[in-house]
Amino acid sequence: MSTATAPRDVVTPLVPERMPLDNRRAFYEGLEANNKPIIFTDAMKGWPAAERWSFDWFTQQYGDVSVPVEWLRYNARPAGDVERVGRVRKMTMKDYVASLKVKGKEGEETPGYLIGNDLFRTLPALHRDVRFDEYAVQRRLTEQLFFMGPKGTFTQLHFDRAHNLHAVMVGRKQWQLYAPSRDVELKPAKLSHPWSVMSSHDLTPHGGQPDQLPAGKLPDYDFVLEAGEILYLPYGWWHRVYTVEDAIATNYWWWTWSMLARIGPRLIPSIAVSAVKKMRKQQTLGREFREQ
Ligand SMILES: O=C(O)CCC(=O)C(=O)O
Repeated sequence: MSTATAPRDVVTPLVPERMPLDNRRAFYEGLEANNKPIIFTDAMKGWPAAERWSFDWFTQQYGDVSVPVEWLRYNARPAGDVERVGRVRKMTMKDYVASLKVKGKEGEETPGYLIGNDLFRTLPALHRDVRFDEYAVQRRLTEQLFFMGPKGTFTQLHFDRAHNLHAVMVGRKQWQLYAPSRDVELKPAKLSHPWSVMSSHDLTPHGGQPDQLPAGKLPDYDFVLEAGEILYLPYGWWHRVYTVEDAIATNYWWWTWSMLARIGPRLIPSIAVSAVKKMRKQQTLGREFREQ
């Protein structure tokens, strides 16, 4: 008689605990100490973004605003570091949203990804639509990105040197998370950006395929984040993200002083350089917006 059992080292990935907003006290009291991902359900009550952000709303409100759209992939260079390959194109918001609605034929270029902090810099009023500061209480260093992308958009495996709240307003995204304790196994690529570290296993040309796990490594968590939910991802958790339904989302990264102390003084020069670049970019974007 055969008694087949699953191999002992195959562990089914988990889904983070889902916790409603009315448990907000837990966020204040324990989350940062907990160091585990959590999904907040019903967490955007009263946020203007939850009520009005939609593809049509962005077209109506900001149709003529020029936005940077990316077709980029992280690629392994022979020297062992990382380069971004592909292109970024400026489009008007209305053309970009229209491109999402056209379902292209096989082989045709897919719409790119509207990702980054540029939209918040160009349209600072958008900050008022989201209320992350209800959760990330203390006034600390923060940064916020905007994400609008079609089904099939894929972000390769990396971790960010910050705590993260990622809120999906429209659509759905699959998240695969790997614990910070797996750092060595996931082979951090040589530093390419002060705040994010890519896994060498998930870089093009050999990796970077959403349907192939990096080096076959199973994630610790694998789940879909639904519209209206916020994922809390503590510092250091590796993640790869696949958009399963056209999505609009935004996140909130924040740093505590103790984290900054841990990240270490070796990052200070690159932080200074990126701060100067950011200031220059903001000046250019402000100028472009005024000229539109
Ligand atoms: O949604 C994505 O494509 C990437 C999200 C992400 O990496 C983040 O919020 O840190």
